[in-house]
Amino acid sequence: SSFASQTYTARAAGFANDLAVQLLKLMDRKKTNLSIAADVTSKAELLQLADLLGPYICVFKTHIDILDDYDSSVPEALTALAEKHDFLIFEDRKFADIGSTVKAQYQSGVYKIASWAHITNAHPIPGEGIVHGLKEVGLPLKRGLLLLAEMSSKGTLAQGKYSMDTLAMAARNRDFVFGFIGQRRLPLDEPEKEDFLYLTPGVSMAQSGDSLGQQYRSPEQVVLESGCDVIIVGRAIYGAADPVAEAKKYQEAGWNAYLQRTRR
Ligand code: 5FU
Repeated sequence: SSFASQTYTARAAGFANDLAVQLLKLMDRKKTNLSIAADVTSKAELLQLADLLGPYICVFKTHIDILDDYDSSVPEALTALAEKHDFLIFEDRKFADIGSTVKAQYQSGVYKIASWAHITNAHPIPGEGIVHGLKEVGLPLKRGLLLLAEMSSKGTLAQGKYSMDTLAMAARNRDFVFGFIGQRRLPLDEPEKEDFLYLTPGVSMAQSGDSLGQQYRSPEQVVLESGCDVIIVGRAIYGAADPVAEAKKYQEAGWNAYLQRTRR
């Protein structure tokens, strides 16, 4: 598509959400379209990963509710590391309730996600109220939202018309929604009228899946063939003997695929 052949920086002008603009520019500045899925259960491990891998990533993705020893020092420390290494924090919360409930879940409770996560995401399943509820909390804080258009797992129900309706929902809320969790670029119109960012989990260069339905593709398949923008890599990096060496490999593979895609 026309947007996929442009540089991240060139695409920034087409986004209404400030955070998307920030992310696009940061990717070119740091030469990385790699996000680490830091699915570890202790705060020490989480912060160590953020500090070690920070130089190679654009987005640090968390599941904050899997920490056994969470306390409010965690988001504080993560925020400091995000500034030190120039990355954004994405809490992969996958909100899925009515607008009024998700608003409270985003703002309040133990984790107070809106107060520290630059990016979070939501399932479109409840209807557009979920976006409106999250927006009331997130927009004043200059946050951004991704909608789950597709999933990487085997047998996902998020496909076909559901995915296309998700795109339409995002297009009506471009001030807050700047992209998707998805497996391929899904243009609403041809030629595409509106640009969105696609962040893609299910990436590994070593495995094809796990025993619980996860399905993996390579950085080339994701970025070059499917037109996605950010590769999200979890176990393939933090589970390796040398996570830094592995992160460098994925950064390079993702970046080379992007360079090939944008070569004129
Ligand atoms: F929305 C999705 C999805 O469709 N697939 C995913 O795997 C999210 N994920 C997340 O990406 C999942 O919750 C993990 O945090 C991460 C993938 O981790 P892995 O270790 O690379 O399989």
